[in-house]
Amino acid sequence: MRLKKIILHHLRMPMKETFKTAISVDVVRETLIVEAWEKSGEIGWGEVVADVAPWYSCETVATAWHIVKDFIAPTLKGKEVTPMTFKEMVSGIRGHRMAKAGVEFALWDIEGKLRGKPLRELIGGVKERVEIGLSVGVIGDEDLLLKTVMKGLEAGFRRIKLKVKPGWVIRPVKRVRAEFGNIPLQVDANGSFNFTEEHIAILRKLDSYDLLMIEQPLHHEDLLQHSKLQKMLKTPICLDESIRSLMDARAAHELGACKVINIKPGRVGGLLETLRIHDYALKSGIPVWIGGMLESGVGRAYAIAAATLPGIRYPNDISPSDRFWVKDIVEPPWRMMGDGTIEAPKKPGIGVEVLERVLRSYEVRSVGIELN
Ligand code: OSB
Ligand code: MG
Repeated sequence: MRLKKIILHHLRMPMKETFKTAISVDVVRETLIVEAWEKSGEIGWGEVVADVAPWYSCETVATAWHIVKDFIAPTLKGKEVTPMTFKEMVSGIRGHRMAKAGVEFALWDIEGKLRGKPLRELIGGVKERVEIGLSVGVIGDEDLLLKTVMKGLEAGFRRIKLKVKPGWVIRPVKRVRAEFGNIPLQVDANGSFNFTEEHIAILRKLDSYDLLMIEQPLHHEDLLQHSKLQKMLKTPICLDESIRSLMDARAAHELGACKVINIKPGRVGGLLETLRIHDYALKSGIPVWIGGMLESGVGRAYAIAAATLPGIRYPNDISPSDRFWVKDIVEPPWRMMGDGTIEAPKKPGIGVEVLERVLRSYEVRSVGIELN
């Protein structure tokens, strides 16, 4: 295919509920939507999963705007590209994986629409519906926490993940276990613990609560200390922020830094790298699952497609549209069934329509980049 234009839409979407982690608070989600026009007139949609601030990742909406406009788009000018060749074409641009993924996603959408195939089929997904877990923010109020978990379980979510940080970890886990018994439960620290005696003692305590996994306990750049910590714990460590590529996944596995990997297609640069990490994990016996970044309905399409892959062994953080959005930008919105699953669409490409009027209602700024 050949692109004739890319339009970037910077959106500001008010959230129905505030989402707090060890490192960030989101009340309004700013996001960058990529609209790519193929020469045939086919349109593909992508989303850059970076946030407005560099708390989770060093990338932001503004850095992605700059990188797509000034470096990624010019690289594609007048050239043939496919979702499989894109990564190599932009390999001269170091890092900026979220920005790259936003454009790569749109190429997959176009590819699917041109070939009449849903994303799931393009990437070799095998599941028709994907299992969903609930990610509960650092709420800080134990009663509210129990109420939130109860509502989540009633809605059908297949597991509960508690966001934790030093000072909010043992009590919430203890209360949830006491109240709800042996439910599938895990925690995510977003790198907020240090490899100190004090923090190691807390993490060792967690080890007795039969958690599915402890996600990203230590600094995102520290595979070595994760490997030391994993030897001290029987609970599997799952890495999120630390895994940016297949190379990271391989290093983490060979060092024994984790036993589970959370793949976010946006974080690792797109669906091609997602497939590479997934295939490596499957071969190496490492269970994987798909994480979320509070994406709009466009970004969720790619997470859902990835979650249909055969190596996915745990419920995924893919919130249905009505969790965070009064009105999502896609139709139909992503709905979770009472059994805690979302169905992967059968229509070509992302399989949902982008509601341009709704998209414009959230738009802060946009720019068109001609590629003729
Ligand atoms: O670490 O998994 C994370 C959201 C923003 C940043 C980091 C994380 C998350 C989530 C979101 O857990 C879950 C979702 O998008 O539904
Ligand atoms: Mg995480």
